Amino acid sequence: METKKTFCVICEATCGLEVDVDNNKVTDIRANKDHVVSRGHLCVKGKRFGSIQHSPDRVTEPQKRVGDQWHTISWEQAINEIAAKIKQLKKQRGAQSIAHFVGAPGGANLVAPIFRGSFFAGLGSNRMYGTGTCDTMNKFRVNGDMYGSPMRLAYPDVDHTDFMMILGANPVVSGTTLYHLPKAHQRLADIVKRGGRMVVVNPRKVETALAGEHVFIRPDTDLYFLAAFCNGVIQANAIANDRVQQHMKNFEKLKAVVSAWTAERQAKVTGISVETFNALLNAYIQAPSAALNMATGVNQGRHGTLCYWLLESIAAITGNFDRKGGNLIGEGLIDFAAIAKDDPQMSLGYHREDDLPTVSGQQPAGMVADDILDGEVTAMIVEASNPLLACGTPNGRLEQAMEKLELLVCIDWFRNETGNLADYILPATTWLERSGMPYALQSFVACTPKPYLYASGPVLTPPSGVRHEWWIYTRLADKLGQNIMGNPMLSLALKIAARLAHGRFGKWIKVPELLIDGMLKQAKMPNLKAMIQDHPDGFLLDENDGDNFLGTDRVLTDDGLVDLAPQAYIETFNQQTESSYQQEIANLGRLKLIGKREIRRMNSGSANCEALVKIDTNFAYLNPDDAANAGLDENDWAKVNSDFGEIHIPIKITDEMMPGTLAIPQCWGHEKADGLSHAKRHPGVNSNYLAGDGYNNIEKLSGMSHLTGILVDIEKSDRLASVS
Ligand SMILES: Nc1nc2c(c(=O)[nH]1)N[C@H]1C(S)=C(S)[C@@H](COP(=O)(O)OP(=O)(O)OC[C@H]3O[C@@H](n4cnc5c(=O)[nH]c(N)nc54)[C@H](O)[C@@H]3O)O[C@H]1N2
Ligand SMILES: Nc1nc2c(c(=O)[nH]1)N[C@H]1C(S)=C(S)[C@@H](COP(=O)(O)OP(=O)(O)OC[C@H]3O[C@@H](n4cnc5c(=O)[nH]c(N)nc54)[C@H](O)[C@@H]3O)O[C@H]1N2
Ligand code: SF4
Ligand SMILES: [Mo]
Repeated sequence: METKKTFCVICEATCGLEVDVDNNKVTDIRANKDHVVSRGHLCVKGKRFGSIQHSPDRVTEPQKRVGDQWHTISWEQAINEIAAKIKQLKKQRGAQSIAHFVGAPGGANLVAPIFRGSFFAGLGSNRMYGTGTCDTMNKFRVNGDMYGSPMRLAYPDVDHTDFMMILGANPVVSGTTLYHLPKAHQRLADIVKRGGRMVVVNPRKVETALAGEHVFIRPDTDLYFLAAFCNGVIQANAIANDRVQQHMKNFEKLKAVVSAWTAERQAKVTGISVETFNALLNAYIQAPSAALNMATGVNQGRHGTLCYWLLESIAAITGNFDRKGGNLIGEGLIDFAAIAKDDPQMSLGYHREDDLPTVSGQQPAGMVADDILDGEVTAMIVEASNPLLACGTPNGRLEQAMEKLELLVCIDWFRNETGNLADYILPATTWLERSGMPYALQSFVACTPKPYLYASGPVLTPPSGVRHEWWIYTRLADKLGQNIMGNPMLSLALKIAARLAHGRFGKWIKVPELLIDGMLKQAKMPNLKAMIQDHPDGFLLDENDGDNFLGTDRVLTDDGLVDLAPQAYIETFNQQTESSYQQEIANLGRLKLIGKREIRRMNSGSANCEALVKIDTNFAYLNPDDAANAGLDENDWAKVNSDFGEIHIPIKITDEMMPGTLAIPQCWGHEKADGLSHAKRHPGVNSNYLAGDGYNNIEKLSGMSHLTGILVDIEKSDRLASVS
């Protein structure tokens, strides 16, 4: 038995781990108490990952579907056939008809994205979809417009702030997104211990609220709250005038556009009383330092881009941006933001002939079904994703579309629901089988209150039939006769390496390790071997004290000024806000649907884990008043309808829920999961049948799918299945 140190990549908390390994099998996973940031933190998903790692359902050799039958085939056959089909479709339909779709774990993998991006660039297709437009593309859009690069991403300085307000996130369960905060509960509770305040604004009284205070907000009304908040700080003259004049532009436009929004007006739709609103506003203004944060619960609404713009603007004009204890821009080891600014793949583009944008190269996930049904997309490679459950799919429309693809390849550990429709499953390595570093955003862009460096080698040897993603893309490029990684010499070297990687010379082929070494060298840091040997618990880097962004060449806009009012936002705000506010008022009596992340589930990816999933189904959570209005009792099933679909689901009644709100944990619904035996026995219900897709259900500034705040009606269902 051997104990190895590594880190968990299941969520962005990237906790340090100690893994006991016996005969290439995980026998125990514990928290690494000495990890420089996570310091002994771990959740049940990390603890029990062994049961996913060693699941009997794991795909360990390439699979090909012929009719309803799955056959094990060799890698040679898989690569040959897939490359031949891609070649044929490229000739017949053009390279753009070959799309790819990347899920959340794709972003946790340091090396795969580089090869994936390069493979599709070589193919000539920039049709990249992903769950980025389900969680966060609005932020990248705003970063580009306000600070000059999508990767100029601010994070809340949790460990130093005196006041923190969190909208639409539940970091204690989710592990946060786009910044690094393991031990979230303790670090948020510490704000209160220091004499500060921590306020969670959320339609559900979430776990994170236990670390501080909680305020209910009606789903998808954050825009009116933030507009009034922005107006409030301006009216109170809580403005850092010097900073605004020297380092920002268009303050007057911002001031004008929010001027109609008052505590009273927002109260009508948000449910946040004038008194509570004013108390929050005053607390924010009076705090010596204050940090704001919003995440998926707001991003997935109808106005995610406008909300993030206002949130960042509030921080900027009050002097809380680029100030210790406020919202900071990390000084990364490599200036990814500067690189991204000049990368054509990262620049703002357009989806098709419509006005939907592609942000950071991502096509709107909500257009996949349309793009397939319109014949624009005929082939798709899905890497680390399960779009059938993750995306809005009115009454299952996405499944019907994906069935029409001429080629569907899933690179995954399992045959998930999307994989079930695929022509090929290509089995990939797990994070315990590869060398890695935590998400690029924390490792290199330093989106973290505690900057640190960590790197580790593989803990396990992969089964002989699985492959790293870099290998898969390089072999496909080789077969297609296209370059990988641009440079012809490097491309040739990589192709040779891939050809040899699983033969006699395999143990000498260390492509990911060389790449990680290259990144570390560029960052002037020790190489991977030295990191593993000398720094098994990672090491801390200099903390960010703020006052290092405004007025420096790190502001990447053309004139070096932060833009407080990008023209497209002013226009969209003026066009939409008043009419959507009127719609809110008209719909006040109706229920709105939100999602709910649970500690034992990671999207759909942990659904098949026997050690985690002990219940048969998800539930719809609602307030006692709403249950009574619909005539529902505990243990009843509800029929839930939206404009897009209908589901039947058992309910749970709880005053955690704001009246008028229904929460359903997303990414369930495994009744067709033939490749996931445990998930199939515990299927639950896919709430995204109730979400829309297509042009009208996409936020036009960022391509984000509208997945929260969906209007629904409920009544008692006649289904009375027994559930545990
Ligand atoms: N355990 C677990 N952890 C995860 C995941 C998981 O599935 N399970 N998924 C991972 C992924 S992919 C991501 S992107 C991150 C996301 O990380 P978070 O952004 O923290 O995601 P959630 O926990 O869903 O928190 C969103 C919150 O928004 C609230 N909300 C919903 N609608 C609104 C609204 O209109 N306004 C406001 N103010 N609040 C609203 C919801 O009640 C919910 O508490 O989590 C990651 N971590
Ligand atoms: N209603 C509603 N819908 C939502 C959300 C919501 O809040 N509400 N959240 C949205 C968000 S934020 C997201 S990110 C999506 C989540 O959707 P996805 O990003 O598609 O995540 P999963 O459903 O977990 O699917 C991940 C797949 O990747 C595989 N996998 C895991 N690690 C690796 C790896 O290293 N390599 C490879 N090749 N495969 C791997 C897993 O086996 C699994 O099959 O759902 C979105 N859908
Ligand atoms: S909190 Fe996230 S990173 Fe930490 S063990 Fe759990 S899933 Fe892994
Ligand atoms: Mo996500």
